[in-house]
Amino acid sequence: MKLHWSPKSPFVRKVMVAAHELDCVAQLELQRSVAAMLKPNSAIMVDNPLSKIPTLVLDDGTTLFDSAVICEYLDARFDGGLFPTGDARWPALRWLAFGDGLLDALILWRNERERAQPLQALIEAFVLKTEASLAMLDGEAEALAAAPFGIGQISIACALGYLDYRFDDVGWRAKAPALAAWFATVAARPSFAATEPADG
Ligand SMILES: N[C@@H](CCC(=O)N[C@@H](CS)C(=O)NCC(=O)O)C(=O)O
Repeated sequence: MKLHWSPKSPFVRKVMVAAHELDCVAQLELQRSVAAMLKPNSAIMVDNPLSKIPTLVLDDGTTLFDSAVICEYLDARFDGGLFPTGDARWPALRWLAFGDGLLDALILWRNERERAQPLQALIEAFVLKTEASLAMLDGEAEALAAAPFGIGQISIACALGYLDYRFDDVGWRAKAPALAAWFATVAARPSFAATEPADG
């Protein structure tokens, strides 16, 4: 299987963390692919017209995106259990959506603040949403720790890892100390240690 991959992308990181947890990294051929909102990449677009990573290409040519779908595919194929069934499924899917939504906002925020003249109202909206998300997640730290480790925790932790990587100035740990304590336990997992974001 070929994965359009980058060491910087938090959405790719979700897939790689899942692959480590499922012990199937060796099955993935990583293709370094540069995805940028302002520069659609024709090499990615052959497999995903949205020009986004991660995109997975199966050996029979079938393409899969986005990161949630790829994670669920790997989980099903490698018999994982990262996507719980029964009552535990809904909080897990909610955390999955929450982490992904926070990442979407952070990526748009980063794009906006790098423009020559950022729209201040938009920046303020991203700050507000990020702070509200951190406050809510801080109140859920105990539940994140108590629930079986899976896709929900992976998504939230990848969003927090992206804050560390690109938004050092936010100082999120001081705003969400219980969440920070939980994150430290997740960051210590081999799957997270092996997928630290890197430039280059
Ligand atoms: N919902 C998608 C989001 C993926 C995404 O936004 N990836 C970024 C890189 S971190 C990207 O490909 N951006 C290029 C673009 O938006 O054109 C997922 O979960 O995979």
